[in-house]
Parts: sequence; structure tokens; C-alpha cells
Amino acid sequence: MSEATRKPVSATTTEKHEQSRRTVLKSGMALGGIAATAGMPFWSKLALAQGEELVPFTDVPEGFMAPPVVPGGIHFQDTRNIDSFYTPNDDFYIVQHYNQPEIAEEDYVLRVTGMVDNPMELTLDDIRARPRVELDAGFECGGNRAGIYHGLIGNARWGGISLSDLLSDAGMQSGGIEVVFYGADTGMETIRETEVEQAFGRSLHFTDAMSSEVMLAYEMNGEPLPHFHGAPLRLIMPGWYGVSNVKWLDHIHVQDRRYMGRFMARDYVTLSRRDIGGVERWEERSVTKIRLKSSIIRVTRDDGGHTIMGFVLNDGTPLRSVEVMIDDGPWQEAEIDPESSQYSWKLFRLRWNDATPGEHTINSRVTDVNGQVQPTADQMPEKPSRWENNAQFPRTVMIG
Ligand SMILES: Nc1nc2c(c(=O)[nH]1)N[C@H]1C(S)=C(S)[C@@H](COP(=O)(O)O)O[C@H]1N2
Ligand SMILES: [Mo]
Repeated sequence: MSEATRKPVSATTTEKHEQSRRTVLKSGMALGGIAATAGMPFWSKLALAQGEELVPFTDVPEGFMAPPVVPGGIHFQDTRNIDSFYTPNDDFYIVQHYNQPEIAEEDYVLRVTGMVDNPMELTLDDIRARPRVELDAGFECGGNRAGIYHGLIGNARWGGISLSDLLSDAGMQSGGIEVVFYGADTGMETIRETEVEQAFGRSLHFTDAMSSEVMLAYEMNGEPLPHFHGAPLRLIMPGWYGVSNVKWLDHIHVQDRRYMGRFMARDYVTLSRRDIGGVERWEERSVTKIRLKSSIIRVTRDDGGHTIMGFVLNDGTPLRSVEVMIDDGPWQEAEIDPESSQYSWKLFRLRWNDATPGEHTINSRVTDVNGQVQPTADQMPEKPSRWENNAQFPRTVMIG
């Protein structure tokens, strides 16, 4: 990404907006300061240096390849190829459940309706005329999984407008508790034996919707939001699983009841056995905040030894540590990329100087400041649904 796209957002007019802009950038700027004093950028070493090579994973079948980006398709990253803090727009994972609607910019209208004093119809120019905010946010699909080496991930700098500012201008009426976000993509759903057309939809409780960091993004890594990622506008709910980030967003509706659409209440619902206030219950919960997770992405060899690298995603709770375990050795603390900010992914690395020839198992675990530790597969709650798999994910490599 070029320097130009990293410059701070332009000055805003009102105090309110200045305030929210500062909130949005606070963590990024603080960490930017650390990066500036830390010398060489953490990931400048990530692109393979001369003589440096990938060490093969023995848990990846030969010929395994991430699917290419094709219209209508799903794309995930080959995590071994991650070599930058910002995921390039043409390699960011792609998931959708209906079609990928083509929306002509000049025809685009965002409607804000329901329990608001000032219903709105905004063109893209209207949206771009509002104060601009930027935020780094990484996320994963709630269905990310070991079989694809947790490749349904990406990290980008999003540019757009603040949702809470827009809702404030719309004037939410008292009693409006639920903010529903509809995409322009539609599909036929059979609901209780009736076939009906539905748009992709997700909702936020209004206290979540009013959080200062939530944004409507029209830019991704300094470029107009790409078609496959929801052009011209998408919701970005930092710290939440990808399903929250409604693409091709064209309608926001405020209502006094919970929204029960497929992707809130039937699909992307985790069934697990948990302690609910001292009672063990089978709980069904909508996929929302990203659960604490780390995963190894690659191991490389250079003249001096080996480097193990991985990523962390969570809901934005600050981290205490990321640790790596080689075979049955001790947990060793890894170094976290200082470019990281609250809602970005956090890449990490550990030097491995005494690697012996043969196969080795490498695992990682992350701990947050509240002392929450990423669970092992055995510690995961009983969970027949595949959503929200944040278990530790040991990998195996062959040292030549
Ligand atoms: N309109 C719309 N938005 C959507 C979806 C969809 O099917 N339609 N899929 C969601 C899911 S499940 C995920 S994981 C993310 C993926 O975003 P990306 O393709 O930009 O990575 O988009 C979310 N937003
Ligand atoms: Mo997803």
C-alpha cells in the first residue's frame, strides 16, 4: 500500500465529528508511534528474502491451492502466502450466500427508514460529502475452519463514514432498538413451506450500532470498495465475524423488534453446550463477536535459522501474549507486529534457531488482558455446529 493511502483523514467540520474521528484513529495512531521507533517495519522481512524459503507443511496435501477469484465464487487465502499487513484487495477472502449484484454508482441510493425522525435517501455523493473516517479492521468468516487452514481471513484499511453520525442525523426514535442492514443481493428461501424472496440481512442492537467505530465503507485499502467486497457500500462492524459486514448495503431500517432473518436467527447460529449463569444449557447464539484465536500461517528458513509466523483475530480486547509451542517444548512468547491496532489482525513471529531435521509440531495460543486463553480443541465446548471454531490449531512441518 502506498504512503498516500495511509495519510490521516482530512479535517472535519463539526466538533462531534472531530470527536468521533479521534476515537476511530486513537489506537491506530498510538501504535503508529511504536512502529516508528521500532526501526525496520515488522513485515518488511515477510516477503521472502534471497535464500529464504518456505518450509513445507506436512498437514497440507501436495498441490493444495486456494481457489482463484472468479465471479460468484468463494475465495480464501493460502495463508502461506500472506506477506503484508494489509491483505491485497484481489486476495482478500470472498464469501456470499446469494448473488453478487452489480450496482451502477449513478443509480445507487441508501435508504434509511423506520423509527427515525428524518428518513433518508442518500446518493453516493451525499455519502462521500459526509465526514470521512478510516479504520484498520481484520475479520474472518464465522465458518472459518481447519480444513482450509483458516484461510477465510483478511485485514484492510477501510474508508467511509461513521454509522453513529448517520443514525444521529436520522434521529432514532425512542423505542427503536434494532437496526437492520439489507444488501441488494437476494435469493429465494423456503420458510415454513413457503417460498419467499429475501435480501441478505443482518441486524445490530442499537447500542452496538451506535458504537463509534462502526462504519459504512466505500473504500478498501485506498481504492473504491471492490465489486466482490460489496461495492459501492458495506457495513464494517470491527471485532465481529465477517457475516456482520453486510455487502452491497442499500437499506438501513430501525425497528422496535428483533430482526429474525436467516443470517441472524437461523443460519450463522452456534449451537453449543455452555454454562449459562450456573446452568448447563444447549445455547443457540447468533454469530457476532470474533472469538479469541491465533493460527500458524507459515514457517520459513533462512541462513540463520527459521521463523514461525501466524495471525491473531479477536473482538478488539487488548492482548496479553501470543505464544508458540514446538513439539513438547515450553510455550515461547512470540513478537506481535507493532503495526497492529485494536481491530486489525495481529501478525506474530518467533525465531526458531535450533530446529532439527525431521517432522515437528507447531502450535500457538493467544491470551487477552482479561486472562482469557485460546482453548485447545479438547477444551472447546461441545458444539455440533461448525461456527466460531477458535480452537488451537497445531500444524506439522518437515525440516529438511
Ligand atoms: N450482502 C451480503 N453481505 C454479506 C454476505 C452476503 O452473502 N451478502 N456474506 C457475509 C459473510 S458470511 C461474510 S464472511 C463476509 C465476507 O466478506 P468479504 O467477501 O468481503 O470477505 O460478508 C458478509 N456480508
Ligand atoms: Mo461468513
